[in-house]
Amino acid sequence: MTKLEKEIYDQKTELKVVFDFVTKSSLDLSSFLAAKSIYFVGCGSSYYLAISAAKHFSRQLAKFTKAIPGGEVAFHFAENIPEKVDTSLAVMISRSGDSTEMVLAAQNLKKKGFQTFCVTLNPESKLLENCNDALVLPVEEESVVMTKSFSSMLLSLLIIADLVSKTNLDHYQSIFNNIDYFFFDPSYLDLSKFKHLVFLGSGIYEGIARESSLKVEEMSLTQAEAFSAFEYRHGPKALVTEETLIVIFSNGTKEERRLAEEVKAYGAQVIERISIDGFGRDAFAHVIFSQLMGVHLAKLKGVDPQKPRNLTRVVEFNL
Ligand code: F1P
Repeated sequence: MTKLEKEIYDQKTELKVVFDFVTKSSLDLSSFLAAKSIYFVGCGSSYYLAISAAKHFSRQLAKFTKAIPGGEVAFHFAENIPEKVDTSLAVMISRSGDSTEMVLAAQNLKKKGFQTFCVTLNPESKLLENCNDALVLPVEEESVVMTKSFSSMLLSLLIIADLVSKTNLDHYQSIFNNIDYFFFDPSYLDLSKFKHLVFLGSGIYEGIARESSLKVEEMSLTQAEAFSAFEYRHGPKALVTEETLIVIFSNGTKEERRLAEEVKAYGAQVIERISIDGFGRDAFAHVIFSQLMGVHLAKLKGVDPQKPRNLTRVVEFNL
């Protein structure tokens, strides 16, 4: 088993460790309570988990939330964030804590007087130095491609939203009890027959669809697309043929089923990964399917998923 595969399978036990760590840490969550608006900022995979986290906070706390790429906050601040008029919080998400845009974004937010809360794996990062509060997770990940860091950081943020909204955390227990459901092995699929890969998800699963296409692209150097599920009907479906594989992360609603039927009728093969938690708290675990799919596709193509072309573990920008 390669290091990357080990990091994927570590999630079977480590996600529960992360759950215990976050629920037992005495985190100061007062800034989440005080904030009227909460921004979630990240780059790449960390941005995609920001999308899912923002949606859970919006529902749980009934506050305005928005996920923003780090580069937007670093270089286009005013187009994304209005001048501070009330208490606003920015949650800064970064595995390395050293992505250039994230450090610049945190410096901009600090100058403007925003409260910042950092979620990272790196206790010595530049990002941490520029944030007011932090959650540093006890997770080690060496690979270039993010796998367990994605699920761990997303899980932590979902838990924080539930802690702040005083929601019962029992939901997570049933997700951990059913963790094997998320390690669904895609190797039964003859992926070689598909020329077009699409991931769809709405609500909290939008971020999972976006991360899924990134995983497949990085690991197997295969182009893949992702959309907020119902957006797919507004144009992109024109590309569907019998060589299209569509993965839908779904709540199993009648609208989502109808969408699946529609794209099947155009010739696509559809895999529906149905929620086992009515509120999408299992989003953090759903991404495992796509991580396994990335590895599987890489093997089929003879590509090393541990060495994505042109990508480094920390993405820095020499300015
Ligand atoms: C995230 C990121 C990933 C990318 C690669 C390197 O940075 O750029 O999107 O896939 O794994 O890291 P961060 O979370 O460290 O800021």
